[in-house]
Amino acid sequence: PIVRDDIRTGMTAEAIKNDLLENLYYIQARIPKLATRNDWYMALAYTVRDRMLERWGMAMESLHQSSRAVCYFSAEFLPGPHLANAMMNLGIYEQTREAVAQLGLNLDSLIAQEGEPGLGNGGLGRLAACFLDSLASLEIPSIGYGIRYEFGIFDQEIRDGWQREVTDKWLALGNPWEIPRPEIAYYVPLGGHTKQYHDKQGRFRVRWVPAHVVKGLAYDTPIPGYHVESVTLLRLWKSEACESFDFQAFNKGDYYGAVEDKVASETISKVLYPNDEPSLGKQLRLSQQYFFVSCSLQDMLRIHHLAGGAPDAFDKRFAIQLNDTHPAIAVAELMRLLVDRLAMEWDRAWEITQNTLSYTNHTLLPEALEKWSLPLFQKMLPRHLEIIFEINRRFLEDVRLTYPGDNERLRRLSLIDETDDRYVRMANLAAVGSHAINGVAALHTELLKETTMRDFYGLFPEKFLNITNGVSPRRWMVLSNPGMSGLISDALGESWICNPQDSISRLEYFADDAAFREAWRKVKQENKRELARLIEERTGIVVNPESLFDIQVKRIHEYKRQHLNALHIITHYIRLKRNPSLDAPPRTVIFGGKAAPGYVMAKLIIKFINAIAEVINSDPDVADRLKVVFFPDFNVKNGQRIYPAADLSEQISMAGKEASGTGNMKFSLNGALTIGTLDGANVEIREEVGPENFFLFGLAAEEVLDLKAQGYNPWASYERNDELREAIDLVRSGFFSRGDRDLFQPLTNELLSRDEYCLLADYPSYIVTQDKVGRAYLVQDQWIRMSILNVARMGKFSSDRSIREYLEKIWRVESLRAAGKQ
Ligand code: DL6
Repeated sequence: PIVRDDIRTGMTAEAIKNDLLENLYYIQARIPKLATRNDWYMALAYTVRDRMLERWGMAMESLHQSSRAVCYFSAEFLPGPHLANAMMNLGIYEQTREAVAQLGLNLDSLIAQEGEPGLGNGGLGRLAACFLDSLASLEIPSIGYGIRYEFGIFDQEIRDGWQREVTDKWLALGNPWEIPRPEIAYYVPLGGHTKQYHDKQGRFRVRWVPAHVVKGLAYDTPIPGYHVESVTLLRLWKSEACESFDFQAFNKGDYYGAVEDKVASETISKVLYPNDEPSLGKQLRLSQQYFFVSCSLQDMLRIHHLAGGAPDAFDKRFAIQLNDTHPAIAVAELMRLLVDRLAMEWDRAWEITQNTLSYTNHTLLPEALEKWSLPLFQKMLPRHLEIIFEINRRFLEDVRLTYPGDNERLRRLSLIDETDDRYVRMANLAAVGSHAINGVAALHTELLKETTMRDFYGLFPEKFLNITNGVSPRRWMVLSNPGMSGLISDALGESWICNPQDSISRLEYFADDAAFREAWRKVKQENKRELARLIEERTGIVVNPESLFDIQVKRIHEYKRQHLNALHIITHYIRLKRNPSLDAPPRTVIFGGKAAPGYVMAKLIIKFINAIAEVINSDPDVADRLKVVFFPDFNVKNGQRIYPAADLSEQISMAGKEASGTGNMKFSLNGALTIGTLDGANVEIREEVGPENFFLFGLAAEEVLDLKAQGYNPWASYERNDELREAIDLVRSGFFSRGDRDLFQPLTNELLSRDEYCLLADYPSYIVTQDKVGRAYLVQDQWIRMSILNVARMGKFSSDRSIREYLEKIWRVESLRAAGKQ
C-alpha cells in the first residue's frame, strides 16, 4: 500500500489515532470523555473509510475510462460487518489496534459494536458479497447494484423454543460505510398505460404514460480489495417520492392525502422479502425488482454517456450478471430504454441486450422459480408487458421453425405460462434475453440442463455452462480464523490468501508433521473454547469444548433436512441411555438458521430441535456425552465464530435439491470434515478432498428419482428399521413435548405419509455413517490429518477462482492491472 504519512490518511498508528480523534470531534461531535462505544466505533469506521476513499477516486476514474466493466445485479447482498474486513484488506489491522490502544480502547470491542447489514436471506446474498470481495481483490472494474433496504432480514430470537422475528434495525445507529449521493437519482415510472404515436421521421413509437413516478437515490459503499489499490463500488438504491408533497392535494387542505404518495414511494425499499415463500401476488416485490433494475440501467447509460460512449456501444462497455431471476426484468427494461428512449431499432437493441446480459440460476426448486400474474404485470408495467409479448412472439416464431408442430414444447418455452391463469415466467425471460446461463455447481448445472431448463438447453446448448461457487478466503479464513490462517502462512508464506488454488495444496506435506498436527489441533481447540463461551453467553448452555462439535448452520428448510440430523440425535440419545458405556465420543450438536416467517413447517422444526435439546440437556444420564444447542440469530457475524470451531459439517440435503451450498465450503476451509450427500458442491468437495476424507451417505439424485418413480413408501422404511421406529415413536409419544402428542404431529405425519425429502429412506445410511464419524473422531491424530488435508485440497473453492471463470467464459473483462491502468 502507498504510505501517505504526511496527509490525513496516513497508515501509521500515529496518523490513524489523529484521524480517529478528528473524526470523533468533527463527525460524531463528541469529546473523548463523553464518547460512547458507538461514538468510538463510528469514528473508527470513518477513519478506516477515509483510507479507502482515495482508492475510491481512482476506481471511479478507471470505471469511467475502462473498456469494459462488470455490473452485478442482485436483489440481495450480505456483506457482513465491514470494519475488521476493511482493516485487514487495507493492511492496517495492527496499526489500528495500536492506535486505539493508545487511546485506552479495545479494538475487539469496537469491532463487536458493528451491526450486521442483513440485506440478504442467505447463500445467494452472501455469494454476491464474496464476489464483490473477489472483484475488488482482482482489480476488476465493477459495480454491485442492489436495494438499500431499510429493514433487512429479521433478527431471530428464540422464545420457549419457537422462533420470534424481531425487526432488523441496522440503520438505527447510523451507517458510516455508505455515502449518500443525492445528485445521482433516477425517475422510475410505474403503472398507467401506453400510447402509440409517430415521431418526426414518421416512425412508429410507443410512449409510456405512467400513473406515478418514484425516485431512486444512490447510496455508495466502497468494497476494498485485499492488499490492492483498488476498491469496488456497491451502489444501492433507496426509493423516495419525486416531490415530498402532492401540492394539489395539499392546497385543497388534504394534508394526509398529500403525504400518502411519499409514504407509498418510500415503501419500495423498505423491507427485504424472505425467500422460501411464494412470491405470487407480492406486488411490492415486483416493484422492488423493477425499481432497482431501472435505476441501475439508467445509471449505466449515464456513465457510458459521460465517457463519450454511443448507445450502440453499450454492450462493449458493460457485462451485466443477473443474480437469479430477481433482476430478470432487466431484459425488458434495457429494451425499453434503448428502443423507446434512445430510438434504437428493435433488432439492434435486442443484440445489445443479449450481448450484455447473462443469467445465473441458483435453484431447482419449482416453487422458487418466479412468475408474475399477467394482470398484476399489466397494471404495474404495461409497457414491459408489451415488450415481453413482442420478444415472445419473435422467439416462438424461431422455435416453430426449429420444432415445427411441437405445440407442447412451444407452450413450455413460452415466456407466458398459460396453464391455469396467465403468468410471466421470469426464468424464461432471463434465459431468452441472455447470452449465457450458468448453474452454480457441476451437478446443479447438469440437472438444470436435464430438468428445469431442458427445453432451453435443447434450443441453445451453447449458452449453458457451469461455474461452481466459491467463498472469499479473506473473510472466511484470514479474518474468521486467524489462528489457523497464521499457521498456514507460517508454513507456506501468504500467497495462498490470494491464490489458494495454486498454493494451499503444499499444506499436504505438513499433514505428516507431528508438531504441525499438534499446533493445528490446539488452534481448533481454542476456536472451540471460544465458541463454547459464546454459546453459554447466548443460550446459557454449557458445552464441553473437548467434545465433537457437530454443526449444521443454514436456512431452515425441509429439503436441507435439519430434522434428519435431529432423528440421529434421538437415536444416539436412546443408545446412550441404554448403554452408558457406548464407545462413542462426547458430541455437541449445534444448529443455527432462520426460518422464513410464513414457513410453518420450518418453524416447527426449530421448535422440534429446541424441544429435543431441552430434554437431553437436562438429563444427567447423558450429561457428559451429548448436548444439543440451537444457536440463535445465525448471520455472517455469528458465522465467523461458528465455522472455525466445527469438527463436523452437516451437508445433508436430499440429493438434487441444494444448488451448490457455500457453507459446505466455509466449513471445510476451516478444517471441518463433512458428512454429506452427493448434492450441490458436496460432489466436487468430495472429489477434491478425496473420498477417504469425506463421510458420504444417502441416495444420489438419480436414485431419489428412481425411488419416487417406483412409488416411495416411507411407512415401509419406518417399519423396517427398529431404531427409526423407536425414534419416531418417542416423538409421537410426547416425550419431547411435555406429554403433548399433537405438537409435532404435522412433522411426523409428513414423514410417515409423504416424506417428500426422503429422510426415512436415507436414515439407515446416515446413522451408519454417523457411527463411522464417531469412530474416526476417537483416533484424534488421524482426524487432524484429515482436517489438514481438507484445507490443503480446498483451493478450488475460492471465490477468486469463480470470478476468474466468469471473466474468461462470460464477461470478457480485463483486470485493471492486466490492462496497465494501475
Ligand atoms: O448460489 C448461492 C446459493 C447456493 O449455494 C444454494 O445452494 C442455493 O440454495 C441458493 N439459492 C437461493 C435461491 N433463492 N432464490 N431464488 O438462495 O444460492
